[in-house]
Amino acid sequence: MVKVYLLLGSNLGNRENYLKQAEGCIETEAGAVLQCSDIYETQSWGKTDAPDYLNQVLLIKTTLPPQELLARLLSIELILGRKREEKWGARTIDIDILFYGDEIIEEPNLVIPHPEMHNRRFTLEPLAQIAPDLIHPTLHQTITELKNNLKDKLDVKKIYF
Ligand code: PH2
Ligand code: MG
Ligand code: MG
Repeated sequence: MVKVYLLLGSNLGNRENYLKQAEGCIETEAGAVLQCSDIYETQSWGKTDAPDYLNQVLLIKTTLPPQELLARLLSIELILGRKREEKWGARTIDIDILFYGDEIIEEPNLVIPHPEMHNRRFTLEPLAQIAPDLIHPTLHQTITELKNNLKDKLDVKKIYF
């Protein structure tokens, strides 16, 4: 059993509902959900004229190897209506693997830890809420330290429904 941190993101349609549906599909297709961060409303990073996102981090436990896990997450994205048209285009749901245990994976279609996570407030704020002391396996800093060193000043705020 491996512990895996996932980042969910939605900025199209009923964003909260897509996060909820994704959580349900992950539970049945990928592994038990052990912890969820709060949901954060975040300014779009990389494409600043795109609608705001809702982002959330989940901790799951899984028996699936990384490539099989990725395949299942991509199929959940498709089931929930994800269309890939342009880079960073608006999407119903995006499910990214942040950490797979403390493994380091560099394959053409899968890089873990997620290569941009330490530059993104929309990832580190929810991650720090549930895993403040987790150590990044290649940067050798805790999530709290990475968050405190962020240059990204885009807005990230916790929301309550
Ligand atoms: N995902 C991206 C690009 N930009 N910005 C925010 N706020 N949240 C995201 O999940 C996000 C993004 C690429 O997947
Ligand atoms: Mg992404
Ligand atoms: Mg993705």
